[in-house]
Amino acid sequence: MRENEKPTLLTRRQIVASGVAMAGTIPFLPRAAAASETRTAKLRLIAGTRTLDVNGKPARVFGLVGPNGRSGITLSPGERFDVDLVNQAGTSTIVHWHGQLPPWKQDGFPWPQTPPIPAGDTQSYDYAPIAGTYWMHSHQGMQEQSLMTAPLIVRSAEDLRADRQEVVLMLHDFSFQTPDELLAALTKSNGSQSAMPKSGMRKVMDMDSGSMSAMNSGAMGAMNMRPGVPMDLNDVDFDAFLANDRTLADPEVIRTERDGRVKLRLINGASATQFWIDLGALTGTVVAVDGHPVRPVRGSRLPLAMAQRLDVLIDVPGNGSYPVFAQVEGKRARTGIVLAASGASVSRLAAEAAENAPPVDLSLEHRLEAITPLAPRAPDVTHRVILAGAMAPYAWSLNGEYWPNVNPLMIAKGQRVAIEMVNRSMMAHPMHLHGHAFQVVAINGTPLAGAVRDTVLVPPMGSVTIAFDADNPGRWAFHCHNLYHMMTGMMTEVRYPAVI
Ligand SMILES: [Cu+2]
Repeated sequence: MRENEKPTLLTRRQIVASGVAMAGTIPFLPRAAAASETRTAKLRLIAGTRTLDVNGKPARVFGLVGPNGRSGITLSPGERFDVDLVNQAGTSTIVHWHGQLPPWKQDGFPWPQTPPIPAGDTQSYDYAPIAGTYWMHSHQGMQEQSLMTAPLIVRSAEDLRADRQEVVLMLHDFSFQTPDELLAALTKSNGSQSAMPKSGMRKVMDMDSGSMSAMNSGAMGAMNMRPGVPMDLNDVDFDAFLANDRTLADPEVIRTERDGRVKLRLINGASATQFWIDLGALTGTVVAVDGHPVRPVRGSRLPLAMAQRLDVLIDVPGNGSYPVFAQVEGKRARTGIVLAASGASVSRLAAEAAENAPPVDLSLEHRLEAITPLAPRAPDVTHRVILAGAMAPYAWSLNGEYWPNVNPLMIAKGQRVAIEMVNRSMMAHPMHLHGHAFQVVAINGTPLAGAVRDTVLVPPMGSVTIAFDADNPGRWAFHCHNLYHMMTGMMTEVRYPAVI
């Protein structure tokens, strides 16, 4: 730590910190108290529409704009999620606070008891959030694909003390076609088993091609993946991949300090794309996944499944310029931002990497250990869920059921619940349970004291077991976070009443 940096730089870091609302309060510990004492009005979050420039072409998309005029919401330590969601989108919507643990009726899922918000209406929310890197997205139809998504950052007291520049990097996949058109292209092969989807809609990755993950040490062997077994990647052929709404043709440049210390909050908000985060010459330290702290893991290439988040500490040496890429699995396509010291020149970045990225895998998951694991306890109930489906006909199921025609997984308050997810398909599925943080307790049948998180990737022909404590009664969605898998059936319900 350089002695002369603290007094002045803390303030500047607060100013450059992505998404941090500046209310004129001093960004030290008193800020938490100040935020809760001085703010009387609820925060306003506007669900609306906007126009993006995507590689020179205008695109009309949705957006979620917070009280400071930026995408999403950043809360101070101790601040409640006390929000009016104002629907100016011109159509009904409902927004899910992904990974947060509110009472079920505030979860933002369209249950019969919590219908979507009509155009022009406002819905209020008020719950105690958990700290970390979270995000929000519409759970109405396929609005998520049209970028009804935003960061939800809940800062901790430790974040304030840490004196790091916070940078949020949110990833998306983008198409000039409508989500309905994309889904129709996938499902029109239905009923004709022999029909291959149109060119470009299906990618088969030969596992012999190997992994170029610098972190990957024998992880493929641990994944039940046999060399030569094909797997499906990238159902949809997207037109662009966005990092904070921009492509590498015009990337966001984050100005850092000389020898800057950055906390990068990565969010995969893409609807159907998994990425490898590529820090290039830099090495990062993963300190949290899906908002939940883990024992530090270092790496420069980090897999990020749909809906997952990573908090990565990066020390940026000298006064240079460093791209942070996110490369699409199975492709050369990539997006990203640039961390550049003040005055450093930023050279143009190629939109494609030199070689295809391997499939996103569990190489990082195997290495993760929660700082705060579940208390040791045997499960009271174990549900086994079979993940199945295929590209043609295009349909995906859980236990042979297709949403909304499902039988809920019934549990009881107070139980330790285990869910064993067995993937009998050739595609990886990022499975997300609403309203709970679970621990990854087994991968391919091998016990593991893994990360606590809210979304985990279940690899092709592999299995992952999660465990959680049933402490938040209600009706909870449990689904694959590939939007097109969810839309064609890959969702069920975990339900329990409030009484024991
Ligand atoms: Cu899936």
